[in-house]
Amino acid sequence: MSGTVAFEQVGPIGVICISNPPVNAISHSVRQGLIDVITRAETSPGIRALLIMSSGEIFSAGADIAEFDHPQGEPSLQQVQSRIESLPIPVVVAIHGLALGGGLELAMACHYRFAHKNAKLGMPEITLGIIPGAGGTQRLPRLIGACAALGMILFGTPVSALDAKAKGLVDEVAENDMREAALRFCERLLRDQAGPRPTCNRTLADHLNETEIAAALQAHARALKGRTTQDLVVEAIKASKLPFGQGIAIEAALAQKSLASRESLALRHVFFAERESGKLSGQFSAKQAQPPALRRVAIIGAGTMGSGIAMAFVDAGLEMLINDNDPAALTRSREIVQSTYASSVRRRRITQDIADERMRRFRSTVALAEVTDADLVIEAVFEDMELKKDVLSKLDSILPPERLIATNTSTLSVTELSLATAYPGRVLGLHFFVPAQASKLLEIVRTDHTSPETLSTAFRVAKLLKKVAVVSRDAFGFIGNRMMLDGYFREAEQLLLEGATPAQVDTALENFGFAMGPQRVSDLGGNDVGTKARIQLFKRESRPDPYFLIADRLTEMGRLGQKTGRGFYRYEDGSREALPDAEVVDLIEKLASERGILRREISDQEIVERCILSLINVGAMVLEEGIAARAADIDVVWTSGYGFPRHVGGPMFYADTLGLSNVLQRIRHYHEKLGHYWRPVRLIERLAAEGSSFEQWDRTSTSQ
Ligand code: 3H9
Repeated sequence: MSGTVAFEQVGPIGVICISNPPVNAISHSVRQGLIDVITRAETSPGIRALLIMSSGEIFSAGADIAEFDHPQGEPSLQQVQSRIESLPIPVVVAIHGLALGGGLELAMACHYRFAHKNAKLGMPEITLGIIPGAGGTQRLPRLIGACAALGMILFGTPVSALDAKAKGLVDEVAENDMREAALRFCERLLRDQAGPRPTCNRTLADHLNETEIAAALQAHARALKGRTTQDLVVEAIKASKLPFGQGIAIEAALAQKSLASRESLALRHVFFAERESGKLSGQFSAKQAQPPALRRVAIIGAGTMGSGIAMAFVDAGLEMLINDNDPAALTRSREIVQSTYASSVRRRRITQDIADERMRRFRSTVALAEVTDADLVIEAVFEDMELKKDVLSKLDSILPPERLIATNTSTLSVTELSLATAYPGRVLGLHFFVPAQASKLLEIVRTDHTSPETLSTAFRVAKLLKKVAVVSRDAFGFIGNRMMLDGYFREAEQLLLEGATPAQVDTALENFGFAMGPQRVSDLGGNDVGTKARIQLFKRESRPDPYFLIADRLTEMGRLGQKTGRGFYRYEDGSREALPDAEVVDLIEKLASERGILRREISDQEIVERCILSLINVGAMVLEEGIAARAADIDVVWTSGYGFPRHVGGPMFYADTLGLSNVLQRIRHYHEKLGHYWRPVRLIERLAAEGSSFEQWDRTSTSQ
């Protein structure tokens, strides 16, 4: 008998409980356990109904994704479902927390569905590049209609229990004690002599037509740009109009196809990489770090970044105090936050009550001494070494030594800042991205002094804020900006000088899958912001001849980007549409001729290849220098913070899919053509010579 599924008899009801922490994934042991207890229930006298539930926080996160790389052992989830569907007694499922993917597919094979009012039900398979392959594309249309099923599967986001009931996915919603209510529901079925009700026998209420398909694909076009899984989803749902057995066979073939796709391999890589990057590794994992409680947070500096960070903590339910010695800055910050919440209320993202409650937790003070009871203090004052050192040393003198102090610097040395305190072990960098309350990535910057407890608390901060955490060693630009400046953006500028236009570079990279091309990103963030950051950063380390000629010249000319209506592009009043500007092309031509660069036609393919290869080469350097601990961490940084297409898996995963010897050969080609900065990184040379990959490098280096 499997240890992950328990069975108990309560009067005429056999209660089956799945218990497979942490998320009740439907692994092989659960599937076997379900078959075993069903067999046992069939032979237990007096059992007239079955109730399937789960222990823990959620019903189930779906099939066990870790099993996807190997052939699925029997019994398959489909076999378990057929067994349930064909039982002669009613089978009820009681859902609490979340029922996702295979978890919901298991539930859909039960005869009746009962859910707690706080439960959510969804089919997120598309986010992993696969189609719901355990009957999801055949049973969901039979329960809620083919068109609604298509929308739900393409969207991937779960719906509430009440929505699910309105759609016909759930029969009844429980208000309070789930188990008791579900048992009462089973008893009622028995009293009413309600028998089994296999979903596979239901007839389909509607069929998909081409107009509905086009509309559904259009509604999710942005999220699915460059993707292919959606086409397989459509094909599978179309098959739901066939007899169930035929539809299921088509679904199984399409599911196999999706599972083997590059897109799915890449998305699954990112899924696990994001979870791995948020854990202590190497020397730190050996130590048992016990992070202190985290209830109150203080932010120093009420500028845009400080206010955004403050909002992130308020949204996460913490007590927050923002400090600035300028009362006007505090007033402005409060106004910004208030207007952000007002807009969320208008868009019905939160209620007025929630906005009011959040504003009550958004407290401010001009007195630094008031932050002493904060469990964590984050400084977000101007990027000025002396100013930041002063703030940190003051904080150090008023906070007990076990409290954590973080700096939000994106350019300065965190090590140098930490040495302004008596306890550098409690100092680290928390590099938030703009807008801090909404961005997904949090770079955690550790120095050689940062203690395991401090790091461990930082991970908890990320979890609380629902952000993806990646640890970077303290170094020029950390992981993301180093690769952006020394690799990606640098190459994009070089391509402009050699003959490409901003629109050509941006479009080529957007077609590759980037959310936004580099020049459009610069115009959005502000060319002046980029120039200032680079000046600060280049003070940290001496760099070769400045290579952001164009961006810096645009800043000098007051072409700051969208905010001034002119940057790499021009913008009509009130519009964000980037329009080509002849003045910029003239400027680029002039700068190129000053440098003796002969301009030529450049293909989109060359643009993409050079930008991505330079990203990979600098990424390898970041790895070799120990700034990132794993190649997968770099992928997480780029997919969650810099718009690299998730379905391509991140730059290092992409390099592996190209094959490192091919990567090396192309880098050597550009090295010969373009000079020293294309020198291949030794790590790539070594891995290519060994026939190895970044993935293998990660495996061997983390197992040491
Ligand atoms: C599917 O069902 C296919 C079927 O249609 C067809 C089958 C034939 N499997 O995220 P967390 C692990 S596809 C294995 O940190 P949270 C995760 O790796 C599946 N492991 O917690 C982590 O492990 P560790 C469709 C899984 O509270 C731990 O659980 N389902 C799975 O922030 C905690 O995870 C999905 O796409 C899994 N399915 O978020 C849902 N799920 O501690 C994917 C999680 O060793 N999961 N783990 O690092 C999620 O979205 C989130 O994990 C969830 C919890 C919201 C559930």
